[in-house]
Amino acid sequence: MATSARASAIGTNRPSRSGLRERRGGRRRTRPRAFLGNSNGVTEKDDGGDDDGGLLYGMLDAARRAMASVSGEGVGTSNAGSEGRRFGLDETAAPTWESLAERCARIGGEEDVDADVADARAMERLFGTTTAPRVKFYRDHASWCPYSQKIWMQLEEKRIPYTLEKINMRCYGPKPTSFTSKVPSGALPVIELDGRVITESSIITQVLEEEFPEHESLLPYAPGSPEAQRATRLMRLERALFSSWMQWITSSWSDASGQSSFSEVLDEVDAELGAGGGPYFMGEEFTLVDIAYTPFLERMAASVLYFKGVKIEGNGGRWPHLDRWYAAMFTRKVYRGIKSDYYTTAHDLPPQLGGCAENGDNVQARDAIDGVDGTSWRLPLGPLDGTSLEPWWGEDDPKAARIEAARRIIGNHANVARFAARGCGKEGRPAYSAPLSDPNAVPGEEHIPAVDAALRMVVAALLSDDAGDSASIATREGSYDAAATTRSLAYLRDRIGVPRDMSYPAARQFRAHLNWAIDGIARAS
Ligand SMILES: N[C@@H](CCC(=O)N[C@@H](CS)C(=O)NCC(=O)O)C(=O)O
Repeated sequence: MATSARASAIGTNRPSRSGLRERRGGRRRTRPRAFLGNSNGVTEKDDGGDDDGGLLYGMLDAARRAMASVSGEGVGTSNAGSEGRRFGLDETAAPTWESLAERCARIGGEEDVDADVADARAMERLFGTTTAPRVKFYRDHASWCPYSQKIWMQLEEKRIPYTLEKINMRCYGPKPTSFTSKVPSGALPVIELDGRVITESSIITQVLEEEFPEHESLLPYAPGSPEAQRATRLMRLERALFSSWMQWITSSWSDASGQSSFSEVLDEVDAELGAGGGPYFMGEEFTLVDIAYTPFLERMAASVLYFKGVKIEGNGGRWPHLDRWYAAMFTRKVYRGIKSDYYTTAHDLPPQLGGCAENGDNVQARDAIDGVDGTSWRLPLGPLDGTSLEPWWGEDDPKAARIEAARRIIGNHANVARFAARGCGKEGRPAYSAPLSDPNAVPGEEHIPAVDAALRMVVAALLSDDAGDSASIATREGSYDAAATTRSLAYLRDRIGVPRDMSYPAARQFRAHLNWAIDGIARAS
């Protein structure tokens, strides 16, 4: 039984396990923050970074594995063979940002913003109101905190206007004193309601239901009614599921019994979903019970597959009512903008949990999720659907996904290039306990023009229906440092976070196009 290197590395510098353990227990008005940004991140600090380590953190092993896997595939994460080599790009392969922006607008038109879809970049949500919101919501930068996710979903589903402040989680550095002076524990989520600070997600949930009676109730059952009793029972079952998952996912001991205990509780959950008529926990109605389950069923699907090789979502057999639930959740516009992807989740959990344990049955799934299996982050990408390793319950539109990724980069290209150039710069001091969380990293300034050119090459490819052969796009004649550039593109690739930076289909396209450029530069130089 293998224990992940990541888990043991983290174990030596164990961050608070409280992260998930809970100590036992019309048009939208948005002020979007740009790709890779957070409230004090790239868009404001101009250091290409963010306190949560930029895109993803916890990627160290993934990056190492990617590096190790390069030899057979020519994956550019390796510098092997390209150290000291140079490359160039011609104007057609890497047009100016202005012409890429024009091309993007021509192909993709105006960004179609659906006011009902939650947006991880929005710093305020007014839902058509014009008065100052009563609620200020504090959640983590990267949308990792499951308890914050519940409150986020509740606010969005109820359409309660709010402003947002993003606070880093502890394993990525100290919290701002402006926050800890209000919330000494530093724990998220928090709301300020009419200026009153309220902590603890269960209390916040209740307060939001009570204080906004004009908004549709998400638990519309009379106390003591059979429905209310069922809701309470289901909430308890959620905690039992959580405990059995925690037991299994964080331990390399008694893997088989951990799996069977977890699977049995999941059987019970599936049976309850069936007994209620579905697709939601309380039947046809979406309620707070679904909100309670969502963050953890989402994290379970990703982590159990990644660390244990067991597919929950899209299993197709043992948990059919759960699949119906996942599919129904996907139809909710709010959730579409909030849902993470397996890669992000698999790497954000270990630092929060103090490590997750692999069981050896997971290697194939893990490598596919990490994009080091030679196909999953490689062009050409087949469409996503309900049978994909990571099921996509809607229609995948690869062109729209490519345009989304291109838009995000074009809109913040200078900061993205600078952030990526950390890959060929210097590690930051102090370092933080989450692998690859490196807010103090120093970008390799002298290579930023090369990274910028390579990014323009990537965006041009994203905006084209046929990316072509990247080795014939990058040229041997040129002054850019190939190894520094490919390291930077790989650094960026491994830190694209969903939903923080873009949707899963867009992230998948961007990762694969980055690999395409890495390969081309490595082969041409
Ligand atoms: N019981 C709390 C648990 C909240 C919690 O554990 N929050 C974690 C993040 S998921 C936290 O803020 N940990 C401190 C940190 O990592 O900064 C609630 O439901 O609100």
